[in-house]
Amino acid sequence: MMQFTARDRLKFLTGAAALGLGACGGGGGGGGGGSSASAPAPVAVTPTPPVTPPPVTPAPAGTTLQSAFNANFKMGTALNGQQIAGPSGDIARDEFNSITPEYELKANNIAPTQGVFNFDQADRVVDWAIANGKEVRGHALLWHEATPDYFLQGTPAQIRTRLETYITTVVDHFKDRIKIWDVVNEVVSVDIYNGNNGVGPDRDTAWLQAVGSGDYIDWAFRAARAADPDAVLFLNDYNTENPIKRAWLIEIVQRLLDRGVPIDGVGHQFHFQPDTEISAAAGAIDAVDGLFAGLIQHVTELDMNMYSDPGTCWESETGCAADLGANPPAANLAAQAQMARDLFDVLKARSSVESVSVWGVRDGDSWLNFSPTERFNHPLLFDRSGNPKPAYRAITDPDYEI
Ligand code: 9MR
Repeated sequence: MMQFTARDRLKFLTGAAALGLGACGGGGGGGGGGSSASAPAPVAVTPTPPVTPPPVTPAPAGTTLQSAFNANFKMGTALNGQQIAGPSGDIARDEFNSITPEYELKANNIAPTQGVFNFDQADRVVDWAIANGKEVRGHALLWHEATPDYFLQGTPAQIRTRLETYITTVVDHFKDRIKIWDVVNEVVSVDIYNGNNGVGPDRDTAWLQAVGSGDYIDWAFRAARAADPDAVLFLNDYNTENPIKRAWLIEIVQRLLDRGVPIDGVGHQFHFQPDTEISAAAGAIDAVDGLFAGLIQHVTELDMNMYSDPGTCWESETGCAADLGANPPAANLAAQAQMARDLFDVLKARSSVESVSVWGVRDGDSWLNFSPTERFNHPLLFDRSGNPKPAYRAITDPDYEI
């Protein structure tokens, strides 16, 4: 039952949203260390001297990311309010059909002070997206890194009431514009290498400590469903390509379903590094498909880091890979292009994947230029000037030779 309900709901809503657009008219700390918990083994940076990459020939006329994947899934990007009136906004308008406000919808932006809601920044980005005909992914109703301190004061019952009030108010405010929510973000344990140490699948965050259990996840989903019965509700996390973390994610999803908690989908952030195996990413999608037929899957924050850093870089900015500079070696761009092509081939073949978003438009927009350390990074599909990179060509043009 569930499988049809969730997917049908999204299909219906996608259509409904499209219809509604005309009527609407106008309208490190980030990342929880992103890849930090994966603590990848140090990988030597290829000692190739930087060379200017060959110019990328233009895509076939008329091809955009959204048109290339129109038959498969929405193509989305993170975008923030500073970017909408600039070159990244122009590219987002032309190339993508889904927008995730990069930070404006988080609790520390909407309600930094208890009882005071300010939607100005979020409305601006959301209205821009709607005016340009985009679907909007609401990110995120609950994230420990974006939770103001006051949220977690008092008893679990008081925390629950506060959370329910917050979610009800926010989901209701955007009800006509946002039909997809990352309800909880990064709640799965990250203790990947040391075993679980009795913590369980739930991540040891201030939420878990304040509430005393993972019940806050249930509260969040139930409040979101009550506020908008039509909204499609996701649990979103990173490193799902790691089998140990994935097992914990699955344990939590199973627990939610067993309790009748209304979850419709799983979001895989997919913050990749050069050594990420695409087969592992495929394994993440397939594991969810295999166990929870009917759950929708989204790729929510795709980027392809040019660096493989050791855990110490994420923890203390020591041992970080050397800066590749503003012009990365052509070999790195080619490897990234191959990774992108392999990934998109995997995603296209999986019907549960209904949306794929990159975490930023141009390389210069990415959080990875500052995290885990300040350095030129090149993790996205467009370069700093807004030109499509080899990775863009590799996924939009099957004849493009990497
Ligand atoms: O990219 C986002 C950055 O601009 C924000 O300052 C930060 C805090 O709000 O969040 C970043 O996005 C994160 C996302 O919300 C969750 N997964 C990891 C992303 C990178 O940190």
